[in-house]
Amino acid sequence: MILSSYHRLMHLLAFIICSFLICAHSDVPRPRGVSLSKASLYSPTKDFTCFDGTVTIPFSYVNDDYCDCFDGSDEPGTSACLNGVFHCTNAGHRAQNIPSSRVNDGVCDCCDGTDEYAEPDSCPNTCEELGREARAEALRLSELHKEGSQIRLELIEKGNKRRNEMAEQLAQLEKDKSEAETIKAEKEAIKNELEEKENEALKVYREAEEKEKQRKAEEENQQTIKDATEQFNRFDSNQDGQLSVEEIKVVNVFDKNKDGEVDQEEYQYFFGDSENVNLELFISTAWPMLKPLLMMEQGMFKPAEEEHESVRETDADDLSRELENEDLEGAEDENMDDSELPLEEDDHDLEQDHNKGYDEETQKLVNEATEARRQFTDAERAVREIDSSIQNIQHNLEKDYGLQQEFATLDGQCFEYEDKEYIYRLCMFQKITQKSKNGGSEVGLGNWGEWGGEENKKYSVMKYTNGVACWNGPNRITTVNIHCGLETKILSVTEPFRCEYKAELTTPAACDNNVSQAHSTHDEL
Ligand code: MAN
Repeated sequence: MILSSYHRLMHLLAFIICSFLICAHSDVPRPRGVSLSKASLYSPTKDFTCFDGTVTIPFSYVNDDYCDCFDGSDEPGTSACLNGVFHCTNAGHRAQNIPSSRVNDGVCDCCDGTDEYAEPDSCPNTCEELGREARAEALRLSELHKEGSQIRLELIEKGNKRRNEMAEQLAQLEKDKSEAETIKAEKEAIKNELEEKENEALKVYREAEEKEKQRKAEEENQQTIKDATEQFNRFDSNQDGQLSVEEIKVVNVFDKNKDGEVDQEEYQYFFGDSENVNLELFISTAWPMLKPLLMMEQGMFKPAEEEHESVRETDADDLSRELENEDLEGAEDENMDDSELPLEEDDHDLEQDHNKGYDEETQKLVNEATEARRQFTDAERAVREIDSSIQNIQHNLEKDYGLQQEFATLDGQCFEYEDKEYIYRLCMFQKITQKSKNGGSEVGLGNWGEWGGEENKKYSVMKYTNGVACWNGPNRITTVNIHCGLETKILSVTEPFRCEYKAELTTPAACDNNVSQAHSTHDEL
């Protein structure tokens, strides 16, 4: 009871002294390596209970260089417990907690040198000097944040304005879209109606065209039969309606390898295993192979070809040609003779032909349908364009530009950084690239992914992911650490691991006057 009152009295004394004087709390009696906040847990008048509550030991076991507690709490001032924590007060600077394994290991960890008490002279106390520097740095940062915050306020204002504008644009675009969709539906209805009429009118032309196609195919077929029969009769020297091996032997064209005779293999090439070949078999099997060979053997085929031409010319007078000339060419083309007709005209799709041989009424319907199609395509494009603008804006509106939109105006702004080898280009909220100074193309180091800072520092790290794949490795990624600065600029870009890049960027958007610039993990002094 008396000792406990003494303890409290000591606390009170320390409080009173420290309230009026700058002093080290180390004046409060506590075992070595114990912080002020934990001092009451180590009462010399009581047994000590490990922090995890598992073991209670006599107080004399505390810091006896033997580890009794699983959590290391009985040896805060020695390296006996692997998981112990040593607290250094570091009066004049920032208090620190270090693993107790570092106590008396020959390395100065605490600026007050208390972690190396076995050799007190080995670690001089540098806390005053470090503290001074740290305070100066904190002051500099605090001034920087103060100044930067003014710019940040402007950024917030612009950012909010930009967001509002985007929201307004989006609302307008939604309206435009519904109007554009109405127009599209109207245009589609008109187009369908006119196309129906056009189709109806073109039916007759399509049928004529189909007929003409069939007629041509039939004509070609007849020609083939005619040509083939002619040649067949030529080869069939005994005119018995069959081609025999003997008859073939004397015909040059079957001598494929030109060795002066037609052997069994060459015969088989044209006629297969049939010994006697009648006209029908000749036409279906041998003729398709023979025809090109005959064409090459000039003099043999040419007369026949010429003959075909004359046949065609005669045919040109037939009904369908008349149809083409009279019905399809229309009144204005009537003076044109066949030779003036562009050759490819025959192959044109009737539907796409304007002013080509339709009667006036049909042509009018085709023109109207064509115009309706054009208007529908335009209306369709208009909807598509509005849609893509909507998607763009929505995509931007979904982006996280900070709690107060302070990063919004940076979206799309690009900043460059050059080192010896590369030029890096960061386009905020878009992507980061790397270009070698020796030429070559740009390499994507990542596309905007997400904010990646921890807990309440979310907006201190930007992650750009899914860049160009690293050779034999994963896709490149870049982490951008954001710091307060009066200008937005890149301070450095490094590649700590292959294809994993790290950039340091300053920007007024990250300045915050309300946050203390002294370390937030400020330990007690
Ligand atoms: C390029 C650059 C480097 C990267 C290598 C990996 O040279 O993108 O940054 O380390 O590719 O192969």
